[in-house]
Amino acid sequence: MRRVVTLLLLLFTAIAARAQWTSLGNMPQPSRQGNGLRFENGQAVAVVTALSPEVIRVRVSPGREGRDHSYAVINRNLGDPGATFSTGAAQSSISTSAIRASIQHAPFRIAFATSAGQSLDEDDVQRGTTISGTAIRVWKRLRDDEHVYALGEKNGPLDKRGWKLGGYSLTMWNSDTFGYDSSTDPIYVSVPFYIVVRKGIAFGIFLDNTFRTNFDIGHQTQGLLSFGAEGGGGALDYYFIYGPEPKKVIERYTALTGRMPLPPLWSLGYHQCRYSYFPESKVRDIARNFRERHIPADVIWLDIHYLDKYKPFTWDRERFPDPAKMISDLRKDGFRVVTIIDPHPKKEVGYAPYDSGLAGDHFVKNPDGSVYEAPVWPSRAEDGLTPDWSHPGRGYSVFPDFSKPAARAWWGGLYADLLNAGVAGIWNDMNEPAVFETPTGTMPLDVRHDNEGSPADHREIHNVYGMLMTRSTYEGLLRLRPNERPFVLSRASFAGGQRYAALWPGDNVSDWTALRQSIPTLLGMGLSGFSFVGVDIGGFAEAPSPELFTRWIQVGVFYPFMRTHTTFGTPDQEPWSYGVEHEALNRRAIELRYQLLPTIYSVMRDSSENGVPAMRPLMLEYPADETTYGMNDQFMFGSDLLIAPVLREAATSRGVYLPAGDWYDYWSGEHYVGPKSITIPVTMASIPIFVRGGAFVFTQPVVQNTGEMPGQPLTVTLFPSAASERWLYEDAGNGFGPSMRRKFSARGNTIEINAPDGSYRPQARSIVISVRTSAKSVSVNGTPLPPADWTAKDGVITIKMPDRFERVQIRID
Ligand code: MIG
Repeated sequence: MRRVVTLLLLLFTAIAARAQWTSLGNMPQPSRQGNGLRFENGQAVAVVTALSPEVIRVRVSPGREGRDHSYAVINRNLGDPGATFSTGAAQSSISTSAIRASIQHAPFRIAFATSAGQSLDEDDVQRGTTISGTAIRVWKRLRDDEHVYALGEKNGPLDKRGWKLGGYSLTMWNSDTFGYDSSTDPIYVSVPFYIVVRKGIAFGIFLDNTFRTNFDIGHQTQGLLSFGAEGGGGALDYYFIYGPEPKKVIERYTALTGRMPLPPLWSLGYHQCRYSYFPESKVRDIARNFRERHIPADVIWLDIHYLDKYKPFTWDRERFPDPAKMISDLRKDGFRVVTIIDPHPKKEVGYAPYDSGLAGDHFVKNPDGSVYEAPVWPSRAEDGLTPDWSHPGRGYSVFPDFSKPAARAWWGGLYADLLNAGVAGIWNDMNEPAVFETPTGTMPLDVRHDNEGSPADHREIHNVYGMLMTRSTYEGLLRLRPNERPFVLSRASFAGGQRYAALWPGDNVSDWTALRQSIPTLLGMGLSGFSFVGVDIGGFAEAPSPELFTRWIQVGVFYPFMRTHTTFGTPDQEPWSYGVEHEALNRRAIELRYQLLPTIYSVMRDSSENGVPAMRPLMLEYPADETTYGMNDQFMFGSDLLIAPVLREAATSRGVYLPAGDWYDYWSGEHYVGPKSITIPVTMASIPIFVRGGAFVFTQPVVQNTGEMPGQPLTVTLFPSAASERWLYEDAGNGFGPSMRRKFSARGNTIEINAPDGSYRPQARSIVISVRTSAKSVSVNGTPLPPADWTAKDGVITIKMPDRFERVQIRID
């Protein structure tokens, strides 16, 4: 035993020496500060504060405390923490009704436990918090049975422990990573937040630090999880968030950092994009094909070739002579248009965004105070259609300083012309920020930013640059069009960015690995607060086979954001580009998306209220079931649909795990009782979906775009279980007007639809109730239904009646 300890000590000393970490050292007895305790020695100030019964903030500032400012956290008033404090010579503690933080003073160590005394998270006894120059890092114990999730937009598996115990070391530094693969890290988005689940009990940790940070999940040292800012500065400012359910951790994390606003209904339809559709005749041709072929779609996207010489807020008038006319014609046909806007106006006198930005002092600066300039897309305008990287770019760009509130307001206003032309939403790309012709791919670390009044260099602003751009866009759109919900898609973002934009994980590759990777990546983003996400369907770089494209669009039905996209010069990547057989399969997949929209909209609405993602790992619904902890190839949409997509080439079957309870095959109605692993046969047409017993699934007939939804019958399908209760949310699909929520419940042979909450009423329509059962008679509100008003076929009872938006009780005997 002595030998082991000595060995461990030696090992630790060796690692510590290499990193030159010095321990935070001893703290004297703390003083009370509000709902917290304040520790101070010559080296650092540490404040531990209870924000609610389940949330405790730890803020360790090397040297003196800096400004308490956050781009991510918008709300620290989470409710009365009801905390009690005890302070002794060696140890202090903060206790709430749910948890207790115990702080050992010398050396300084923190441990979190439940109020019942079950340990949750503990500083490593040896290291605790350490400092090395401007880097600060905390080392925490990582148990073998702890599983680690979230951390934003990441490659690799859902559980960041990996498949073995030597887990991942992940970095937060927004990076433009064209054609990345499953091992690339970091990519475009940084969310320094993770969730630990152990035997069904969950807590989360959010490190509120915008500098380059790193999270080492037992990779460097098995049994230790460490995180901190790699250098540059900032405090070790983190929030410990208790569940115990993992859903509660996300709910509380998004109470701090905000939630996705409910997207406009049209943005939940199918999006068709490519780099780039031009000229106008091509755009019209794409739209016409969708309608003629009866493939539903809501949105066509314009990538950088619509711009005049790649200059933001312009139009290439040769390719698009009359954008307003084109957009209004498309609109009559049920299409909306989204246009790309990058954060790099060209440096060109006479070009309005440059002139007005310069006049307003809105651009990022060099250390000497001059405006920072660098080549990005506008520098490639003279190359013709394909960039010619053999020569340096001509014509540099300047970059709005989105960390300056006045610059955000100015940029947000620049969208006016696009909106006046009828553009429905905005796509913010290149906002890591990406810069050409430099090895780092981004700005020099010493460029200057306003940082909301406390000037800082790029080290501190880099990771929030994209998020603050989307904030500028979102707020600009809302100001310009106050009665519509802004739709913004972004490539880069940071914790809290869910308040402003949907995300897509950039330039993936058209291969099967990338299709499979999309699931854990999007699930991780959902766990990190970003509910409105989807990868490029079909893959961006290279070209998918017909089979891969079809499989991808089948998975894409359940991406909250469903968009096909591909890069410049690749073959056509539209649903009809792969021959008639695949066209039929692709149509069927998109039709399913539109049929499910009433359910999808309700799930997104819930997500906007509680932060729980729409596309979610099984673990989130079944946290006590350890079989779900590492599932990367099946997921849930909402709480009721289990999706087990086909992710392998030439597959003829796939395995599916069904957790405890009743399950139904969505298509055949076959009933299963979990926990159970099954193998199902699949064909090219298969989109395996299993419905949780007790669910009401809300569907509608196929429509060609969301504008056709009003007046369509609503189908409510009950998948029976002992008892059930579900809610349906509806509103006008855009704007901020009234809404309606209705409770559907079932018990025994009675189904009840409650009177609606809220004053919104959809257009007159019928409601179709469908239940997998048999019956001799059906009565509605006590009156027997004439046999003509209901049918029984293949074990399914179907009742059709006008939807009166009143309380209805149905008995099936
Ligand atoms: O330097 O706008 O990820 O979706 O099509 C490439 C052109 C810039 C990168 C985006 C991609 C987009 C492309 N953009």
